[in-house]
Amino acid sequence: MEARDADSGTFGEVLYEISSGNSQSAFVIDPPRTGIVKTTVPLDREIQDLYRLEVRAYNPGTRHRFSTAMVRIQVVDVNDNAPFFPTYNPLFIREGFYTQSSSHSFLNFLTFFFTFFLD
Ligand SMILES: [Ca+2]
Ligand SMILES: [Ca+2]
Repeated sequence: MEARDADSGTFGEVLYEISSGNSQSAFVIDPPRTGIVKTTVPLDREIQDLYRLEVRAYNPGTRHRFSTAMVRIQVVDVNDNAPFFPTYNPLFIREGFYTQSSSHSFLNFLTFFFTFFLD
């Protein structure tokens, strides 16, 4: 981030801070003169994929002279999760039953089975 100030000397110096939208304090501008937005923690798209930071530029010694800008940060996905099976309740199948090659037929049978025998 870079803001400009037409004043001279210290009146024209600019400091930066994140004034809102910094959930979990995931970002910081440090040192505040740089305007460089850094991450403080590894970002995880599966937890939060979008941040909207309000960054404020102000003169040292006073916060009366300031401007704000919105920074939109989109976290891009990477393949950091392996496939997993969720926990299922036990499935009871009557002995003598055999499955056919089509899983679709198997699911149809299960639907029939539970509808007929469990209702
Ligand atoms: Ca100024
Ligand atoms: Ca991912």
